Amino acid sequence: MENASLENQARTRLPDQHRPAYHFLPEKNWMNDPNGLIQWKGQYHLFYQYNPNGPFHGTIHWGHAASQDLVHWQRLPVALEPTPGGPDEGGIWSGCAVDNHGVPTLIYTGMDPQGQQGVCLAASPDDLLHWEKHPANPVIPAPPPDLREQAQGQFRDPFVWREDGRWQMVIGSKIAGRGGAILRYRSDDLVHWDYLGILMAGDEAQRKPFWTGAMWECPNFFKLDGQSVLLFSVQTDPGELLYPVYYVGEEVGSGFEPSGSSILVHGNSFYAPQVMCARDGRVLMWGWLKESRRPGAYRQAGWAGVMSLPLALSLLPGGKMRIEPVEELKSLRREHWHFEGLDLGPDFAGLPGGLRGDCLEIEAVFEPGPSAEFGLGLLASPDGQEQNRLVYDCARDSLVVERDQSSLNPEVDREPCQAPLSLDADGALRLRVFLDRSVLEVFANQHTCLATRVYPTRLDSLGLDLFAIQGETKLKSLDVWRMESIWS
Ligand code: DQQ
Repeated sequence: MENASLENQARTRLPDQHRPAYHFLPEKNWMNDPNGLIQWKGQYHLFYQYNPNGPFHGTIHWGHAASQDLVHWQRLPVALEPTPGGPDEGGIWSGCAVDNHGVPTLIYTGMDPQGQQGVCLAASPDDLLHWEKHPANPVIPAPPPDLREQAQGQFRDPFVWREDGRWQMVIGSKIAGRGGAILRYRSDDLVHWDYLGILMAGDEAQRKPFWTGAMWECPNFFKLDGQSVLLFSVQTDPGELLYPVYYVGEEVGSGFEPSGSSILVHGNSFYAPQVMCARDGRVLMWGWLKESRRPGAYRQAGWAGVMSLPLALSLLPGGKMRIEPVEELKSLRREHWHFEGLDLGPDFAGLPGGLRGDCLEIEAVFEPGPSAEFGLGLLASPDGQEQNRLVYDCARDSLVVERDQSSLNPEVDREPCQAPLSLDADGALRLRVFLDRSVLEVFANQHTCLATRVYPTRLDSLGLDLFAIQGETKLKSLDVWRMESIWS
């Protein structure tokens, strides 16, 4: 145990205290969904929704970055831009990438000037830097005729994979008055597509176990440990972005029979994730971490939106999704602090040593007693005026990020973010927390994730501590690492 301050090491001299240091984001302007994840010639390629004209959603292009290690990224020139007079003049919205018999090919949503959404293709000669749009674009101009009226123009975010020697696609849509819908298509050449039917449709009136809104976007349909998983993001009418959800089940013919489901990431920030099946067999996923400050604040900052950490997915016995930050991120760990065997009860006076920092990874194992309530304080000013509290409440089976004191700025979202969470079978709570300035990603007991954004105003809001609210909890171990920036 060291009597240490992370403060000097933790803050590089960036003028912007909210800008993340080890999450990917463009140099400036707006970004949202991850798109077109693909491995090509030894590199991971990440495309993303990007507005080169400012920090607001508009004139959407595809930004592009590449990485050899999933951790450090090279920003590359914009990959796709709207073609004046073309079917994507209104924006290059979300989509995916495939290896079309040696030709890297992007399959994206073309938005025409009237807001009509269709499926478009672009291929690269080889380098993934130059892209040629297909002359037949849009290869699917609109939803199938029998759904056209009910889809109300909502038809986007194609996700394509190869199965049984043919191309398969799922795409997001809605059935007005009924709920969201995922449609399924098939093709031999990526250009001509047969509509196979609705893979799954929602019920807007149903609220339990969670609400699935009115429109489903950014679908992913993939195999995970022998099961089929359908994952998509839920939007309300008129257009509030809720959360990503997943269903685990069996593919039956061209249909899907789910047997379990859950919200993928809780909190109000993580949205529109996309997965890729990596060559080493891992299923990797990134999501967009939205801002929760006002547009005026991010316009002033000059940037909006961050990519989540790269996450690896697998299935736990019982069908829950295990979601873990990739191992490669451990290469960013620097100074390390370790504590063990502390009693968090009425006499607990806080961690010795005054730990401080805003770019941290934290691993903690707690053994709570009956009805215990306890937690971790983050980004706290020395007088406690600003602070975020990650609280676990055994009586309520609930993990919460309390943000009511997260910022002296009254204009940022300070609603609590909550996730239902029971303790592990052995009675332990295992937390992995990644704090990267305004980004907070929490992974609990390997399967419950919570992501949110926090915007302290004070430069000394850096304190990290543990606290007990009620009952007795044993801290089995706490490890804290300062995380290095990914940008040199
Ligand atoms: N964002 C894109 C859409 C997608 C939505 C537009 C989800 O293609 O449906 O930027 O964030």
